[in-house]
Amino acid sequence: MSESEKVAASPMKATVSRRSAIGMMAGGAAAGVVGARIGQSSSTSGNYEDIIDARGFTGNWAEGALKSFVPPGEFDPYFIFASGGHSGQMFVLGCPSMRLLKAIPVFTREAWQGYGFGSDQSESVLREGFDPSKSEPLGWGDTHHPALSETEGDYDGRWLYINDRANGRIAMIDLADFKTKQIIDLPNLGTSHGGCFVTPNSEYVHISSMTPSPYLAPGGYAPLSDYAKYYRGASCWMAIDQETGRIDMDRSFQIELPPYTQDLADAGKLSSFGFGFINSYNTEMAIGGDLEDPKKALESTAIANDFDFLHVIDWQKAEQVVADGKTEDMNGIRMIRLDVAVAEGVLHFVPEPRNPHGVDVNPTGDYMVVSGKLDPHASVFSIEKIKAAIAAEDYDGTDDFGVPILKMESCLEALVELGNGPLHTQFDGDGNAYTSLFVDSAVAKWTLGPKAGVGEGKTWTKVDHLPVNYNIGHLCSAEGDTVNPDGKYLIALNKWSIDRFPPVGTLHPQNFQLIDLDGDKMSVLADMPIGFGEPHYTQMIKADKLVHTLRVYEPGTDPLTMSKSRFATDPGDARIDVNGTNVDVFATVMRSHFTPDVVEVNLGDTVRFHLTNIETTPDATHGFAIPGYNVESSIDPGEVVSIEVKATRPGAFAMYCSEFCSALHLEMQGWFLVKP
Ligand code: K7E
Ligand code: CUA
Repeated sequence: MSESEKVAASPMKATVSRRSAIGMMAGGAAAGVVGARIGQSSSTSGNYEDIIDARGFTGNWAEGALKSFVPPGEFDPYFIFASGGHSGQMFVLGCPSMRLLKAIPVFTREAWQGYGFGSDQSESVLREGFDPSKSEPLGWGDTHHPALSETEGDYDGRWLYINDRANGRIAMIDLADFKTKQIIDLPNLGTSHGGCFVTPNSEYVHISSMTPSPYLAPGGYAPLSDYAKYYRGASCWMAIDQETGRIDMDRSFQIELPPYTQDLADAGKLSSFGFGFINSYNTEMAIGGDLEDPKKALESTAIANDFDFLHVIDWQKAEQVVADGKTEDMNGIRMIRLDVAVAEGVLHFVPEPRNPHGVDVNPTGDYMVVSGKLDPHASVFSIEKIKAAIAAEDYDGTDDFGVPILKMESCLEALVELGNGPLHTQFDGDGNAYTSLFVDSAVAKWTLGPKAGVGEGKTWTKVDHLPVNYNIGHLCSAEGDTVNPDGKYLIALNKWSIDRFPPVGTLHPQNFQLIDLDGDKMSVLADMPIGFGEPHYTQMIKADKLVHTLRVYEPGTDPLTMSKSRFATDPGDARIDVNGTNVDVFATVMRSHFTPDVVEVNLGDTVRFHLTNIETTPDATHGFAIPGYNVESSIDPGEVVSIEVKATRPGAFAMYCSEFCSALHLEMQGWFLVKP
């Protein structure tokens, strides 16, 4: 262990640690970027010890600052894509600086980007993204698990998918412009949790139900007394269009699952390519009802069994079953019914310690790590053993729905004692696993087995324990879900922050903690309060993989189709076409003018503004807002935005550019006149 690592492990040794931090600056790091930057500044005193003293830092915090610092104007080597929980958004941060780069609205309106405030493009994404039979347009979602697209098991920087845990939906975000392009409200899913994950070549993005729905019941309703008869889960394999990243419903399918609560899921890779894994709990099929009998409260009746079932799905077999036409249409999607899934060997169960949360496949695809939140162990299953058990029909009977249960001992590779409340596991490239311990508020580092490259005598052993602040849920290592993780950094997604930040009212921020994985001992480098959502999960991708990301659009682009908009207006072609009560305004937008800047219509007209930003300069974005009409849009360079306005209120409305774009930004305004 190096001097600085010892220091990081022991916050008490301030004197020693300060010296080590200075040593680091004078030595290794000083030769690198940080030192060079400090050297470049003409105003530095160079007296780091005084600065550290004056600011009251211990050495390990000085070291944390140096290790996470990214100089002004320089870029982070990693992007973090974080879900935003019930804010319905996603967030993009840089790592290791933990600077917030962007919010991406997904299921919720967002005014800065004009998402859901009048533009055709975002309105149509939101509008098509919910089942019209739902009584209200859905105004929010609960983003949980982001999934970056992959090629050969590695993130490829093309697309991003995210599930809506609340409403059983899935969204696609294009990493060309970081905008949401598609939302699908999945038939037969009330809620979702298992997913998203993508298969290793982005063949499918998977999402599965959480609480089962009565989709088998006539009319879609059945009382809870008919739970076992009519309620079912579903595992959805949504085919990805390889050109656009969009989900192609016609090539997608679902697999009927028993009415258990299906929890997290992960894709097989390499050794386990072709498989998907879903955890479950409440195989007791408890339905609650505490008024009738307090003992029926779900949280006690749903933990009665010692074991729940890891669902093992062979999606390549399922693909064949679908190709053979052995499906039924179930509310608009092809479904492999449960009896067919069993008969065709698509679905098997493996008993797992009760009420688990995460199932995570290691980078080589050999091991499935299941963490039972009520069990201090990680249960590690082996794909080799699972495949052998399936081939040998090594069953322990079936469940109530006829699904064959493989013998647990035939599939289990190891039990590793980690601590209290293990939830989720991530990996590095050296055969180590990192598991969040919710109850202990800690991260456990442990070694995997020989198939992950770990040598004899070192396998299946807990090697480090790092307290975090507080109540960690997910964690995320650099490129952690790929076949080739970087390790390097780990983000602890802490649910509570309690005393880590000054009081900002009664709702406290969540806390991302940046953890250094270099060296034998983990150490916390920095805190990042997340005061705008509850990120459940994140993925971290090398920034240089985002090769498809644009700085400006090609002139005249409709962001929804990423092709030339039929409403694109060239400079000099701006006009107003009136056709009865339909008014089409073909406008060009550039610093610091809307052409035309006066639009006069009659009360009751339908007015369509087609706004083309004819700028080619990066960042020369304009806004378009009509006060009193709830219209707000962001028109990026090269972009065409169409907005339909029903002229239902007479008056003179001072439309304006809402983005401070130039010295004459305040002059970038005009009139929307609605004559009575
Ligand atoms: Cu992935 Cu928060 Cu949806 Cu665990 S869940 S913490
Ligand atoms: Cu354009 Cu302000």
